[in-house]
Amino acid sequence: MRLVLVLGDQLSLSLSALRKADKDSDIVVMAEVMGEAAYVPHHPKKIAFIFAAMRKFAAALRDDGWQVAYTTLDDPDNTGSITGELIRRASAFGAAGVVYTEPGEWRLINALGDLPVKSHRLADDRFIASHAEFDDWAAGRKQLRMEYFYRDMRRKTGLLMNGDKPEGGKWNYDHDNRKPAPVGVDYAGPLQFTPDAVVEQVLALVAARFGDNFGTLRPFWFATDTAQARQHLAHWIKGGLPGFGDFQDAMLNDNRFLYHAVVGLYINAGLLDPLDVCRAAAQAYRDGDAPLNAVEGFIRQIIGWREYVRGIYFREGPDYVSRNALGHDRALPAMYWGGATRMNCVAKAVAQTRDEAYAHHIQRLMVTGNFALLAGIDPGPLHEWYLAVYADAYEWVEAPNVIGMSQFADDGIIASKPYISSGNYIHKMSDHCGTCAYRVQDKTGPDACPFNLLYWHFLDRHRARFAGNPRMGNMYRVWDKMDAGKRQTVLHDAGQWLDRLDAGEAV
Ligand code: FAD
Ligand code: DLZ
Ligand code: SF4
Repeated sequence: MRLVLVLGDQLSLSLSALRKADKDSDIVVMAEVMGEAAYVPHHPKKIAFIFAAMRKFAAALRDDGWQVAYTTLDDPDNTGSITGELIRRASAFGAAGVVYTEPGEWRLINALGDLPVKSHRLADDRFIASHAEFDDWAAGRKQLRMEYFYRDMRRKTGLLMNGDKPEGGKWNYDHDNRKPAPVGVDYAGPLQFTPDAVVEQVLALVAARFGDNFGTLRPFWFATDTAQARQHLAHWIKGGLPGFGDFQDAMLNDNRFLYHAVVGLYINAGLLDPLDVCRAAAQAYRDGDAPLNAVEGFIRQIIGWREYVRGIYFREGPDYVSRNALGHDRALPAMYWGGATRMNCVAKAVAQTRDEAYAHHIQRLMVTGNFALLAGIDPGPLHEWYLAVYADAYEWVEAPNVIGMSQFADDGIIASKPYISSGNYIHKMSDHCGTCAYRVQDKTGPDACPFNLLYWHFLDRHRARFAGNPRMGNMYRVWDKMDAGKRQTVLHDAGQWLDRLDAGEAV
């Protein structure tokens, strides 16, 4: 008899550890533990989502004939860690060993590697590319550009392919996907589920134990099992997918989800299979219910970006999260935890994060991420913030996005240039600037948009590193052509603004 570990983000009946196990003799171990719930101060909605989905998954396994040893957080015998629970259960059941699927964080991989019980680790094959396939693709390449990896994944899956040719003749329709914010959004947003008895029990537990964490717990409307997640997906494919491509990068004061799928949390926890999700989107295209730019864009995010960042995380190893190529060391400002700020775009992204444990890609990349990069925030605490506050965040997917894509802290493994922009980009893609205390058109002075000031401050202080980057030459030429006095004023105003930030003012 062996134990079969199922972690909170491994809630898939097709999990390799379950496939390998014997339903008649082996025992599934699942555990709500403080070690996982508190290693960063996770958003209460994220904890509630994971615990509720774990409890329902355990019930589904039992219905399916499995014996499940489930530890709730308030169980008096709870040892507080995954390894502690495995050791306790192994001793109680006299287990010969433990079978588990590779976790998505080095922290837990290393802890399980040290288990004083015979254990067998299996690959997590809920992904399209294995580690070996990604490493083979990466080997010998100077630049690991996602686009080429993505094409291989299209060929491998056959998604949107006509033989060996991409559907419509082009691999990538991103050029059609950068429209500014629409006036009206004709999609009602994600399907919302009323908490049932299991979810209510978990909500009470989370309110009592994690009520002081950043983030509001109620209203809680996430799907918490595969059937609900599939319902949500079908609802989005019908109403949201057609507009997804066009307005993927847009942001609105009064619409938090626009046409986004809000499926990351369900796929990452194992409730939805990534390939099934992509096939459903491809079917909508074939049925004439969604345009190619939307469907290709969506599929690219999942079989391209999602697989690619996972490959990078495992290829780069455990020290990836502590990289800091630009030497940024500013403390994470209180505004990330809901402290006051006059910057409307940041306030909106953080408020939505607090309420929903969700922000869409451009809010994460071009608002909170862009600001942190321009202001020189230490990427370590920033990475922990992103890991804590989003319901879809696990280190394998969060860290490459934050450390690599957003902060350039990996020195350009993922991004060929830093994702920085002045206020102009946010102005173009959103309605945030119209109701902001700052003026996006001001480049200097007391009301100047801080993104405008800090943009030049960033380029100036990192000149030695970036001036030679062919994709950044234009930026430096514009800066160098600026009147010397004006350059001085910009840097002076930026420095003063940063001093006020450091002093804890509500800037
Ligand atoms: P949609 O916009 O509808 O996209 C569909 C799906 O594509 C997503 O659900 C996701 O599975 C996948 N996807 C899209 N972009 C990426 C990407 N860059 N990397 C991996 N998968 C992607 N995604 C996470 O799943 N977890 C994270 O912790 C996370 N942290 C991020 C941090 C930063 C700084 C940035 C810039 C991006 C991060 N992303 C993360 C990627 C992306 O922002 C989210 O996947 C997306 O916002 C989730 O919302 P959605 O399901 O509505 O996605
Ligand atoms: C994120 C999370 C949380 C909050 N709690 C638990 C838990 O109590 N038990 C569990 O098995 N998993 C939890 N998880 C998910 C794990 O942290 C996740 O499996 C690892 O981070 C690896 O991706
Ligand atoms: Fe953000 Fe600047 Fe626009 Fe204000 S003016 S919302 S700070 S980009």
